[in-house]
Amino acid sequence: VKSRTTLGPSPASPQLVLPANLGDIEALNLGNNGLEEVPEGLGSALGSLRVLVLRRNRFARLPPAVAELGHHLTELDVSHNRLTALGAEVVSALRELRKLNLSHNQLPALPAQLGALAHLEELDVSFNRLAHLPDSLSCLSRLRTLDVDHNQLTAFPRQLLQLAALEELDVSSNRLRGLPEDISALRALKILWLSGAELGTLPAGFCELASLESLMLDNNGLQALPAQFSCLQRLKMLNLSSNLFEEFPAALLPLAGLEELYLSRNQLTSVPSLISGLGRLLTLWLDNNRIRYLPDSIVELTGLEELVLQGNQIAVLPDHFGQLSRVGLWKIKDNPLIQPPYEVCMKGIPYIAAYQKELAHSQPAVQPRLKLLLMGHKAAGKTLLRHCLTEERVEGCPGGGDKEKCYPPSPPPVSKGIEVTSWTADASRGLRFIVYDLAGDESYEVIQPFFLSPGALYVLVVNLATYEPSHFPTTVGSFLHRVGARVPHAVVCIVGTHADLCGERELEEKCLDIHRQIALQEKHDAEGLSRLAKVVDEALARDFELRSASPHAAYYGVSDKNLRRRKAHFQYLLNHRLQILSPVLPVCCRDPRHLRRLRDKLLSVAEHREIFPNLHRVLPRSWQVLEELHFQPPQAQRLWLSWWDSARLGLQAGLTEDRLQSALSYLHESGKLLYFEDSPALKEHVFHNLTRLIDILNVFFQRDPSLLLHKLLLGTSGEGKAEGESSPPMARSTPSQELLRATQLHQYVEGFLLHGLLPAHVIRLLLKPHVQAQQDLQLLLELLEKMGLCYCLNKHKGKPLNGSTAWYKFPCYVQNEVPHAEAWINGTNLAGQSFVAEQLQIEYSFPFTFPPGLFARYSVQINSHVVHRSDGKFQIFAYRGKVPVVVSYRPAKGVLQPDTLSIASHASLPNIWTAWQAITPLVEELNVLLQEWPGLHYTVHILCSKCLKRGSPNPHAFPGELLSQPRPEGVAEIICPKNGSERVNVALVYPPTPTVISPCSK
Ligand SMILES: Nc1nc2c(ncn2[C@@H]2O[C@H](COP(=O)(O)OP(=O)(O)OP(=O)(O)O)[C@@H](O)[C@H]2O)c(=O)[nH]1
Ligand SMILES: [Mg+2]
Repeated sequence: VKSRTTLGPSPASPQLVLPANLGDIEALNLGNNGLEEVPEGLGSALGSLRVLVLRRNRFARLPPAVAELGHHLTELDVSHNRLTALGAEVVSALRELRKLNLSHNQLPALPAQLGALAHLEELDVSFNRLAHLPDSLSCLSRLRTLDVDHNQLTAFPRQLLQLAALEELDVSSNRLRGLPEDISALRALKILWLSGAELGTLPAGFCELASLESLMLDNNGLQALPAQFSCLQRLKMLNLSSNLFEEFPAALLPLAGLEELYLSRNQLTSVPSLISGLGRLLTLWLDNNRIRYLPDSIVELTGLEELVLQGNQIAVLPDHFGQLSRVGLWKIKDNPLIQPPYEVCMKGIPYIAAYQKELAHSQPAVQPRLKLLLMGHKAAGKTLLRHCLTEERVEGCPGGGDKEKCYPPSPPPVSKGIEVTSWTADASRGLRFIVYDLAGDESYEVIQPFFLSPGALYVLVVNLATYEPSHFPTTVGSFLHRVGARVPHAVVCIVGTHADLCGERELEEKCLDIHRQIALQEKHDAEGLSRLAKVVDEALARDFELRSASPHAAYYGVSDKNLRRRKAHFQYLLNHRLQILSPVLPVCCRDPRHLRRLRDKLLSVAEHREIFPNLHRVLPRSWQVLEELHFQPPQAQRLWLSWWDSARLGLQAGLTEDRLQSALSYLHESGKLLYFEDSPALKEHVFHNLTRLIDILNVFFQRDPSLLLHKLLLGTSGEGKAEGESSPPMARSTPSQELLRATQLHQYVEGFLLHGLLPAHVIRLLLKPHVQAQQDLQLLLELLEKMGLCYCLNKHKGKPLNGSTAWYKFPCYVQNEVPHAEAWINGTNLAGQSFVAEQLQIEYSFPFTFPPGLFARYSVQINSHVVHRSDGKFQIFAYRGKVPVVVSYRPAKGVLQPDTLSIASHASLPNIWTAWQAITPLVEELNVLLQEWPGLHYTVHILCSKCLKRGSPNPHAFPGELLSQPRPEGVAEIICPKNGSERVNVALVYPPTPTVISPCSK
């Protein structure tokens, strides 16, 4: 059987062409053919037919030909059509029918004749418009499965109570508002779906459904379960998520056979210790409640495979948590964890086990430390503020005393870049701040995000003397966006410096203006997100079928699952706004009273248990000692330690080698040092000297030609042949040679600042004071690559360089606007191809803020995937194998055109999969980087290839969510609503295999 379809703006009605020997056919599938009719006489020709599938066509009524099959047809599937009524005669003719699927149609009612289908065992009428069911339905005495979900029923249909054979019933998404007491009549019922049915209570009779094995009651208004609920002894799966339970429903505790229990999104505050009685439990979801403690007995549920606790108020996990070693799905974020600390919990059960074992071994210790980040525009006053705050003398200064004496005697030197120092803010309580002074110059933008981490206190510094309302976006707004995107829910305190240079009135007005504009920005962002969330809600309210039928609609063709994920992400963004402490604190760095007030404010915020639970984190004493040992001389001065050096320190701290890993892993996660346990190149080293590492980063990101040249000249002076040097040595030389060398070095600096290029031996000169051996340099360069700051141009995956000089590229320095296209085209014959080629283009857009440094770091991350690359400031041309790819960044132009980052490729249509293969790994790589920005809102789109081919300035954008969905079966083309509903080959919108895209999986 073939169907011929004519495509175009007005498709002619499809026709069936039938083969000769129809009489032998037993099963016929005519699904996905766009049919509106079947030829008359078809029924009589199909004398042996038992199974007929007509799903996904355009039938508005049951074809009369179906009636002719009545005496032998046992299965009929007419789902996903446009049925508005079922012909009574056709229905009554289907006497032998056992299975009938009418789902996803537009039926307002079912004919009474349906009740006469005495053999019917399975009936699916879900996703229609049924407000009632016919009384005759009660006659279907053999019915085992009935789906009536997603209809418009307003009460539980009493006819169903007669269906004694019913084993599976789905009445979800109807406004039932209650259940009849005699629902107990459905004694055979094993699976019951009552999701989203507006139920407030369950009748006692419900508990007599003794055969029940699976029960879905999510998204209702339940506050309690009937006492007799424990009679449902066969229950294995119970979903009570999204209800109104304030107390854990005790009535389910005796259900010893329970394997899956979902209680997400309720208002539970505790979990009873009797939960350990649910000894068969495999899955336990308790996320998004208000649970403060877990009972110790929870660790007895040793069979657990899924344990989801995120979004609660849990501070301490019970001892022996490691017993839950089978747990594979573990979610704990968004809890005020202190024991184990957040960093340990996030790593998973084995790490928790190691921590708890260690705690039992050595004493617990509390170490009140807090990371404090000073951010703000260039010359805002961060560094002076830091000096004044942390200088001892300030503390000793008598209130209102002689100001001059309290001012640091020598002004701090010019910006040294990012600096980290330790400040004991309250010696009596041992409270120490680790202060990160993030230089404001934009050349540090690439590395700044590394320092924005959860659990830190952010101080945004504003120069009040130069502040004007029109400067708000650049001096305050953009910083808040950045922090919010990286660390949603971060705590920010705004400090205004240079108060001494402002009049009283001016000071007040400026602080007020900052305050007002923050509120405005926040309101604007929240409203924008709410609007976007509403679009998702509206899309979700429409049925998937409807959504896939209207190319103009938002989220055209996006699955419910993807939409729900999107919705959850918007909800997360809306619920995790920055915590901005008001009011703006004006300070004059010369005034000790101001400084004391600021210090007290910072201390009181830091000590607030609700805001900074991690300040009170409990650590095994051995871990704490290990940390301290790393920072003691002589090892403190070294740039890094080998794993063995660390192990020796571990032994001093009482940690045997096998216990060292967990300790180092914790110290890495909490930002005390760098230890990349997963990197083969780096895992033998512990980078404990963050101060010096930051100094090294500063060398590369200072962007000052004279400083760089100075460093190079300093590096060459007195240099003989360096050990292990692969390039020509810089030997002692005559003045003219020296001049030549200076010129050469000058060229290197120029090349670096223009193209981001540096050869390894010049990098070595730059880092002279920091690196001794060639091996040190190698390690540092590995580290820089790992951080995504540079890549090696001529080293390919472990292949040795054979003595030639290694060149490194720092993409953030590339200045040429466009890449050199010749290099890109070179190697492939593009002649004539561009006309037959189809364009693939995935576009990411960032309406609120574009992560600083993202393009440069992305440029490094894709390096292992591409060859023959050519980099421009905003664009990269390269090849994946033989397929060309282009990555482009377009900075925002006003509000209407946000920042975008796109990944494109092309191929002729039959080979379009090669283009997909070319861009998919790049898309995944970008998604990985974007996971570092959990508070960022961005959208992904697949641009229409037809529009691109036409050179349309504003190509249609299909939703990027389609990238993670399988191609719809049987659909060959989808509609681009631009320019008269053109059709686009489905292969140009859906990748061959769905990509693992996780924009909203937070
Ligand atoms: N009068 C006065 N001058 C200040 C105050 N705070 C800072 N300054 C001066 O402002 C200039 C810039 O201050 P810095 O502390 O270097 O600024 P910064 O924010 O660290 O700048 P970057 O490191 O470039 O981002 C210096 O000359 C400071 O002496 C203040 O409260 N009053
Ligand atoms: Mg500074």
